[in-house]
Amino acid sequence: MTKRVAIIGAGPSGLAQLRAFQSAAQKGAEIPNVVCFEKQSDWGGLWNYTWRTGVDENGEPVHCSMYRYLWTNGPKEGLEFADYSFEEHFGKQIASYPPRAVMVDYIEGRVKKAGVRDWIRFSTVIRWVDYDEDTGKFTITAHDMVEDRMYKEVFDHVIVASGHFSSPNVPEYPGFETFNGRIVHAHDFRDAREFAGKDVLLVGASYSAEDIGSQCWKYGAKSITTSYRSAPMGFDWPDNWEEKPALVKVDGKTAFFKDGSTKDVDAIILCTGYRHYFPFLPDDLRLKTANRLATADLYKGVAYVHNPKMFYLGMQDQWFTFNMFDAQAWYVRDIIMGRIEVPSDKEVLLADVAERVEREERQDDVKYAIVYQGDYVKELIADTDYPSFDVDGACEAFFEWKHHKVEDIMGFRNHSYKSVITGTMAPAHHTPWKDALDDSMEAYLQN
Ligand code: FAD
Ligand code: NA7
Repeated sequence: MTKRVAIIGAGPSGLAQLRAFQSAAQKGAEIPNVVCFEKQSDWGGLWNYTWRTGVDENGEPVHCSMYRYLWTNGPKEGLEFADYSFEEHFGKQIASYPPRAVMVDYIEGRVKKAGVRDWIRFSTVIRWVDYDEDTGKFTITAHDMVEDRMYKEVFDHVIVASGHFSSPNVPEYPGFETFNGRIVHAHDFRDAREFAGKDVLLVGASYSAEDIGSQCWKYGAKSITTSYRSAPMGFDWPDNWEEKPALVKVDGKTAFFKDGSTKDVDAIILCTGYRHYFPFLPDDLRLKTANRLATADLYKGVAYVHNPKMFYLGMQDQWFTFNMFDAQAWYVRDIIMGRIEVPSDKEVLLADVAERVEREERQDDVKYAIVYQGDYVKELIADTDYPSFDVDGACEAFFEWKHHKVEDIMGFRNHSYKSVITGTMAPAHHTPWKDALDDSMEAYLQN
């Protein structure tokens, strides 16, 4: 009897899994029956932009954490699909930091070509997953939002690809209840123009604080203040951008910081990260991990050690993204298809996780982290037929990117890098990022 595989989520990770199975079928292999469940009405995951915040048209939590005018925050040369280059998709090489709409077009291009849209049940929320020790099978409970119908189906494997940058981590500070302005988490930030002419405080010192602050700056905020809990970002910020230590409280419109300084602000944007949140999983199947490179409890970063018939994709913190999801998806496919064996001894699986954790913790350095994740990608693709590519070259692009950010935080997106898939150098973009207010695909592709 044909095996049945459920994939939860049709973002970049879930789509990678569909493409992995389809590519095996294309090469003549007999593949399992694959069903992908996606709660949104379209694919693309976080990249599927919506103006909505809070709940969606069905009353479900909005998944999207992206915003208008978002351009990739790392070079596209670090994420390019090894089996579908930007040049193949656009018919030419394009500049290195595409806006979201350009990325969506690229993500879609590969799966449209693969013809896997029919494998996805859209507007279908997974409500629960159970595992039966006696039958060795999973029962999923799905909610078809279009027909408003709940149903159960049985699968041999479940692959969780529901992402982990959607459920916000929302701290509270004294005085928030009476703050005379807007308080919003990065997850609900949509349009920087809302903050034009305003004094904006961003709590957090990572990618969201940096990028949302930069967006607000670009679209005319009066001043940007970012507040760090551990360490400042330390870039050479524009004159109207200031980094402060931890926020202590607010009173009226005044924010108080740990060093005793204050700042009057009109709005507070909490860039305080996200939680791995799987409300559809029982205790024995639910991954509990921090946002780190070596996740807890995942053998080879994908197979759940407490039940290795269950897999998770893309649960790591991410330097590499699309190509890492691919590496994982091809690996998981080959486990399911019996081409790769997972050791039966749980101690071996736990030892694999412990080794990854220990190795990640050996050094606290950005270059080390990039190489660490690059090595992980190499490790997985060595065991499958995913096209091998120059992972070291992708790491080099990341090093250069980091360097360009230190040189000019508002200008790093003006640089270009060489594709590690086609070897072609990206053209310089026609307009410096800070002056390019139109983020449409038509505008971007005009070079
Ligand atoms: P997601 O994209 O989160 O997709 C998960 C999918 O699962 C969604 O479609 C969701 O609707 C679905 N789902 C969730 N729960 C259920 C359920 N119960 N039932 C059914 N379906 C469900 N990466 C880059 O490479 N470059 C960037 O520039 C970049 N910028 C980013 C900016 C922001 C603001 C954020 C938040 C992330 C950014 N990322 C970026 C990282 C991003 O995580 C990855 O690019 C990518 O989207 C992860 O893919 P995923 O499929 O693992 O998860
Ligand atoms: P990250 O990278 O997880 O960073 C979260 C930031 O928020 C980080 O600086 C944290 O400080 C800070 N934080 C977390 N909790 C608090 C509280 N309670 N108070 C103050 N500061 C806090 O999330 P991002 O949203 O920046 O990035 C996630 C993805 O989105 C990323 O991949 C990007 O591509 C886009 P810490 O350093 O832990 O002290």
